[in-house]
Amino acid sequence: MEYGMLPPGQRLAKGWPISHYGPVPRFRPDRWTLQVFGATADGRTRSWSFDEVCAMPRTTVEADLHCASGTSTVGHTFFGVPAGALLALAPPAAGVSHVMAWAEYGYSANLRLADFTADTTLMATHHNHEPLTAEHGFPLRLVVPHLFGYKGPKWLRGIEYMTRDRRGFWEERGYHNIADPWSGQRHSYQEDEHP
Ligand SMILES: Nc1nc2c(c(=O)[nH]1)N[C@H]1C(S)=C(S)[C@@H](COP(=O)(O)O)O[C@H]1N2
Ligand SMILES: [Mo]
Repeated sequence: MEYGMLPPGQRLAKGWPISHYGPVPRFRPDRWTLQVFGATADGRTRSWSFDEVCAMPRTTVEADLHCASGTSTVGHTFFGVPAGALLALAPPAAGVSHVMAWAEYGYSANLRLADFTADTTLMATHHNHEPLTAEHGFPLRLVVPHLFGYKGPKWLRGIEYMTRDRRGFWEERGYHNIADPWSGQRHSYQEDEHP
């Protein structure tokens, strides 16, 4: 995956289109939390306010984004908490193999633990040095640049540690469970193909 290349079947979109299912949620700081739950090492749920999330270690990631419908956008600069850093703050139990990333209104995306802890996976608060806009996921958005866009919930609210895989929102609706754009993993029926 060289810089400037698009995955097979992808075309460059104009600007940064907005694409999601359902309405844009309103941010209510007094009620908002980011939770880590499920198979934590000590069995407890952890919860942080948005201010507390902003006090976590943050880094910058340069990313191109690929939507499974065939459009890509390139050259994004995201700033936020590396997803892997969350594991240090809320250690998972020994058998955790996957996570479910949960967003407002029940949107979800399942990820292999290794995809969640990848160097470029970020819980972003900022895009191109500005806070995210509401339409692009303010206040917090998971960015998983090496997978198709549906693996990156906007309006992120929770991470569930799982000891076995379970399909998320689009994965239950015919989209590929892994979603590697460089392998063209768009549809669930392709999961039977062994390249
Ligand atoms: N909460 C939520 N997050 C979501 C979605 C959604 O429907 N709901 N759609 C995903 C899909 S399919 C894509 S391609 C990207 C689009 O992000 P953008 O609107 O910032 O371009 O958001 C992802 N995150
Ligand atoms: Mo998408």
